[in-house]
Amino acid sequence: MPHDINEQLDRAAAILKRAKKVAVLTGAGISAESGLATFRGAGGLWEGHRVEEVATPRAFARDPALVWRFYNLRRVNLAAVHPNPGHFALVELEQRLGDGAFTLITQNVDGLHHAAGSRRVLEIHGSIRRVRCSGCDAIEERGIEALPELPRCGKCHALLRPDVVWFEEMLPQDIWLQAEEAAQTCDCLLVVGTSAVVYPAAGLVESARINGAQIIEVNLTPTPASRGADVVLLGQAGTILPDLMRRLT
Ligand code: BV8
Repeated sequence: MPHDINEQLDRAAAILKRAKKVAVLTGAGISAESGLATFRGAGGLWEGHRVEEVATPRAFARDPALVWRFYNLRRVNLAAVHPNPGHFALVELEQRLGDGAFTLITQNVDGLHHAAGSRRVLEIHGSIRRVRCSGCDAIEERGIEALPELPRCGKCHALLRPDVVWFEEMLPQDIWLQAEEAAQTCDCLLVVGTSAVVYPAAGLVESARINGAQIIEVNLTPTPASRGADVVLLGQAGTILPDLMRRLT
C-alpha cells in the first residue's frame, strides 16, 4: 500500500483531536535526533556486546567495571545532548490535553523528556542520572557527573549500580501499574521510536488496542506494533511529531 504521509498525518490528527485521553510510549528512536545511539540495528553494539548482554544483573555480577564503562560513557555523552523537536512536540501535546488526560510512558533512561518540559512522565526502565546501592538499595540523584569506574555507596560501601531496569529484572511496580492503567484507559496510544520488542513495555500496545484505543505509530521502519496500528507514520520523529501538532490547531 502506498504510504501517503500527508494523508496518514491527517488521519492521525483526526484521531488525536477526538481523543479525550492520550498515552504515549517512547523508545530510543525519539532521542536519536538528539545524537543518542539507539540499541538495536546498526551502531547498536557496544564493545562487541549487545545491550541484552551488558544490561543484566549477571553481567554486573561478572564484570561490574565493564557495565559501568557502558553506563559512564552514556552518562558523559548526555552533557552534549539536548531534547529535539520530537520531545518538544510531546510537551505541546501534554499542554493541549491538560492534567489527567495525558501520560508519557518512556523506556528511555536519558531524562530528555523531563529536560524538554514534559511533566507526566513514567520512566519505566529507570534513569541513568540516578544510582542505586546494590547492598542497601539507597537511591541517589547523580546527574551526569563523572563517576569512578567502580563507585561505592557512601553508607554501606557496597557497589553502586545505575538505577535502571536490566533484562531479567522486574520493572518498578508502582510506575509499571500507572503505565498499564494509562495504556488501558486511553483513547489513543501514540507509539514513537521503539522497536517494540522489549517486554513488558511492548505489551502496552496490545493492551491499549484490546481496550479500544486507537494506535498511531511513528518510526523510521515498520515494527511488530505496526500490524495492529490504525496509522503508521514512517519518518523521523523530530519531523513527524511537530507536523502532527501543527495539524491539531
Ligand atoms: C522482565 C534499560 C520479568 C537500561 C533496557 C526470553 C528470555 C528471557 C527474558 C525474556 C524473553 N522474552 C522476553 C523476555 C523479557 C525481556 C525481553 O523483553 N527480552 C526481549 C529482548 C526478548 N524483558 C525483560 O527482561 C524485562 N523484565 O520481563 O521481568 C522477568 C524476570 C526474570 C526473567 C525473565 C523475565 C526488563 C526489560 C528492561 C530492559 N532494559 N535497558 C538501559 O537503557 O541501559 S532495554 C533497552 O531496550 C532500552 O533501554 C529500551 O528501554 C528498550 C527498548 O528499546 P527501544 O527503545 O525500542 O530501542 P531500539 O534501539 O530497539 O529501537 C529504536 C527504534 O527507533 C527503531 O525501531 C528505529 O527504527 C526507531 N528510530 C530510530 N531513529 C528514529 C526512529 N524512529 C523515529 N524517528 C527517528 N529519528
